[in-house]
Amino acid sequence: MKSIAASVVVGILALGFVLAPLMAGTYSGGTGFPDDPYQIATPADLIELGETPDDYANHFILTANINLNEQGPGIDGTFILAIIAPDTDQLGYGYEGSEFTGVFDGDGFLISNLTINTQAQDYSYLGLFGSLGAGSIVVDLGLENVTIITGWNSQYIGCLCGRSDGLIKGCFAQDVNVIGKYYVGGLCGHNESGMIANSFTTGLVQGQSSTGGLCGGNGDYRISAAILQYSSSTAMVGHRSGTSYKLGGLCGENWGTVSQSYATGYVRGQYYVGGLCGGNYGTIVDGYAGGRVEGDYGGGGLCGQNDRGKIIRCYSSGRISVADTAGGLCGAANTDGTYGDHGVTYEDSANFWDVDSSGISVSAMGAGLYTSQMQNQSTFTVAGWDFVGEGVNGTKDIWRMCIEDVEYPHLAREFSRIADLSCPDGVMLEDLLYFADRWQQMTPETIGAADVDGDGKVTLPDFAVLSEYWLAVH
Ligand SMILES: [Ca+2]
Ligand SMILES: [Ca+2]
Ligand SMILES: [Ca+2]
Repeated sequence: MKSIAASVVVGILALGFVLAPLMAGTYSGGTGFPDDPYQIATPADLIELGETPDDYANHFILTANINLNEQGPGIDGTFILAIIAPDTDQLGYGYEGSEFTGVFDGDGFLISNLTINTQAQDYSYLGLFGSLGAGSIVVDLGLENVTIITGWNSQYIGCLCGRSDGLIKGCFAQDVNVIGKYYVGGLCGHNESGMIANSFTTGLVQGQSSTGGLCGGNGDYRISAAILQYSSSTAMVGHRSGTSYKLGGLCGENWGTVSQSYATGYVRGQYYVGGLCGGNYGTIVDGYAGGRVEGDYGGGGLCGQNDRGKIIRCYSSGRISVADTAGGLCGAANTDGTYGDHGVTYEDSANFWDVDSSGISVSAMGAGLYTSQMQNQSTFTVAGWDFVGEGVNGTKDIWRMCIEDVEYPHLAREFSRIADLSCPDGVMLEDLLYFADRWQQMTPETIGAADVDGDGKVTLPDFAVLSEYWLAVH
């Protein structure tokens, strides 16, 4: 016969089982720990995560593709705010919600057909995540067909996140259609102090200021720690009516570091319009832009305005149609000292633009060259650029040009993710030899282009991709 005490204990335990699910989500399985992440397999799981801020520091993994078509609470099943970590007070521009600080592993799965429509309300911090806090990690996540329609004063708008202090790696947003006012990006509105790596966007991004194909802003005037690397955008970037400024193919404004990244989208705005960045106040190193640039004042193939920032080993080739203060590489430049106290000083090193394709022979920065020179590797190796196939400028092998007189330099990383590690184009014996030379290397100086998956070392997962693409032609 059970004692009363034992019955009470059993009762409390039973009550605990009933109450526990109210505090933490259940999802499609998992416990939320690193070795057993919560499993997100359905739209309901994703919405449950959003409605459970107590779980925002936990680990999650996608276990299926998720279609968000007609899954939201708004008209036509659209969403009205960010699904996860939305802002909770829509008055003013500050963020009052609970940031996501956990880990979200997309595991290669796709989230498709997310539509956020504020119904003309000035809601801000919109995207899958409203705000990614310090320590958060989002990896290997694909977003497809994302639409964000906002009010006139909405800001911090991006398909993946409104703003971020976390790490975003191996993510993409394709076929996006995003519109907002300030800090508007195809992937993230404002990468304030975080890192975005190995990510890309396609589609259309429109904003009034600090608007870019991938991110609206990278860093800000106080912070130069933000990093954007190994990333790209082909998205078109346009401006809304009203005075617009700082629009770029990749990034509206950069205060941090942009490295080994490129943009090829058409960019149109008014003030400070650039193929890669609208305004640069930080560092851009080893990058290029190829998109057409149109604006009224301060436009350039790479950046509209460089105010006391550094630009190192970059080039641009897009057509420039800018009424005033136009430049092949950069429209306007301020070379004088540092901007505030964020510590970056002006530098213009080994940069070029194509005077033929741009249609312009002046620039505030860089050196103008004919197309024939721009499509000749020696032009760049003489200037110190580190190419695949030469060792004089190093073995990081950041750049590559396989067919002279036909192509401009490309970033070796554009090809390494499909295992085409060295010239000639296509995956063949030369690539296998290049890979074997770097087997189990672990530093940027020695891995060259052989780190296919971008984890910083040359190991079996890289070889698996080489096998997958063996004999592929592109
Ligand atoms: Ca080299
Ligand atoms: Ca090859
Ligand atoms: Ca690797």
